[in-house]
Amino acid sequence: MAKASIGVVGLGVMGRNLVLNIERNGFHVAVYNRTQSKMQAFLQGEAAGKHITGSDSYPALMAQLEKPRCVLLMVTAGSAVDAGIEEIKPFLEPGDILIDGGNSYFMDTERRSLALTAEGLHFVGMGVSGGEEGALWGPSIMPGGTPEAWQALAPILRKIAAKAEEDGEPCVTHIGPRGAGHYVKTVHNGIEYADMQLIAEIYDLLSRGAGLPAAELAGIFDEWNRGELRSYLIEITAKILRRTDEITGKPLVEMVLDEAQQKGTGKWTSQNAFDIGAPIPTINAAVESRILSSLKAERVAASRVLRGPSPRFTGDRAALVEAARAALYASKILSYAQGMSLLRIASAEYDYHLDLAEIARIWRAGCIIRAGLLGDITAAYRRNPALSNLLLDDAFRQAVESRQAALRHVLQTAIGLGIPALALGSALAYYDAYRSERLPANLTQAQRDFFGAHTYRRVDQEGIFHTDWE
Ligand code: NBP
Repeated sequence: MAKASIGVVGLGVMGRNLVLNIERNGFHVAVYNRTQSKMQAFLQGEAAGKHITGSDSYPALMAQLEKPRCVLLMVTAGSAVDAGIEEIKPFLEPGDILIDGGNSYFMDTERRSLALTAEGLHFVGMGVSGGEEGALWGPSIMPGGTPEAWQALAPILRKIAAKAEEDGEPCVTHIGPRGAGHYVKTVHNGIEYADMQLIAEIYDLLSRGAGLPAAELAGIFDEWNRGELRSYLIEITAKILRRTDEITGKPLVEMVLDEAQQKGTGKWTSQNAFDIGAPIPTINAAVESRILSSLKAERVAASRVLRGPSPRFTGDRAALVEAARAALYASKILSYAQGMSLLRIASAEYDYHLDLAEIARIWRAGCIIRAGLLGDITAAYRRNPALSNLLLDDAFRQAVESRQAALRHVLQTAIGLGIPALALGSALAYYDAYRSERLPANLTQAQRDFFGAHTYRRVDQEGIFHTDWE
């Protein structure tokens, strides 16, 4: 029997769907799962009649694979990846390729990559976005590792990746060395948090503030999805708003408990941005908004004692809806400017050599943040690969400039009504700070020098100064 092109270890929902995707694209896949009964159920169910063969041990899995052998680990991130690597390693030979396709922390991937490279193995930390549907029908794939490993894997990855509507190109590229793939996947998720929070704040303003019912909002989001805001997250928001609860007959979204959970990739993005000194206030605001939402019991108690303005809008609703659309687009650009700048700073910090045009290109389809905007971001970085900030690209500068009045109006309205808008507010503040030749950091420096003799520099001459301020 012909050998398999790839082995997959871990037949959870992601592993199973990736196996089916790889096989559908013409490759023979060998599989292994720690709990063998789950593998048997898969082989006799969804995998029946397909070029998918099971293995009852790691040696049996290896014996089925073409050389160099490619093994994809799709296990829970964390200790399961280390355990899996230790169990598989004795059966690998120099030149073989081990891939971790889970949501691993990029520093773990750096560590594993160095250790396995020292043993002559290729280790590929590979971000996969798109959830279970994406895994089955075409995810956006972010593989790190050596160029040799990429050359070996590219024929499979290009086939199984999502294809962009615009040009049919597969949404996969070699991201960079070591942990680069998992790093970029982490930032993708941070940007996803920000996208979701910006949409949530606009929903809150239009629903709680302007009193628009969910069904009407669904129509508005549908319409927005046909214009510049076209994206997966806007599309699913319309579908969510339209769904009725079978128990109460109310919009189902209103019956969902308002406590946002998180698995940690947004937090990793913020933590890393603090570590490397990259300002990403809108992603941070999105992480913080989820944390604030989780304090439900405290919020309920506080809502009974802390007073604010009445959240009832009395102005022109249609004008507010139009301003909200423009504000959402402007704040989305401002959020992407932060995320892409974070990637640029991280690329230098970790020697990742990231190609920002390529990264935006592979986010155009398959992943959760897929959006029309990503094609424009790709074009901006192709025009100028050394672009220090997306806002300095002429097209994006004009896009924000022409919508900033709307963003300011939306924020003024939200503030007037007492509706929190952490992410929208942070996006505008980022814009105002980034375009400020002078910020009040002069006072901060003076204070630091006052209480801690931390010294300061002057605007008019070189040198380090200290003043006895009293
Ligand atoms: P599941 O929780 O569905 O499956 C986990 C798999 O890991 C099972 O096959 C399990 O085997 C196996 N496993 C574990 Br746990 N410990 C193992 C070990 N020590 N040795 C061998 N196998 C082990 O995970 P999933 O939802 O498919 O996710 C897999 C990865 O993909 C995660 O890192 C996740 O964060 C990432 N991811 C998930 C999504 C999504 O939408 N779900 C999207 C993108 C990325 P068993 O059957 O014996 O327990």
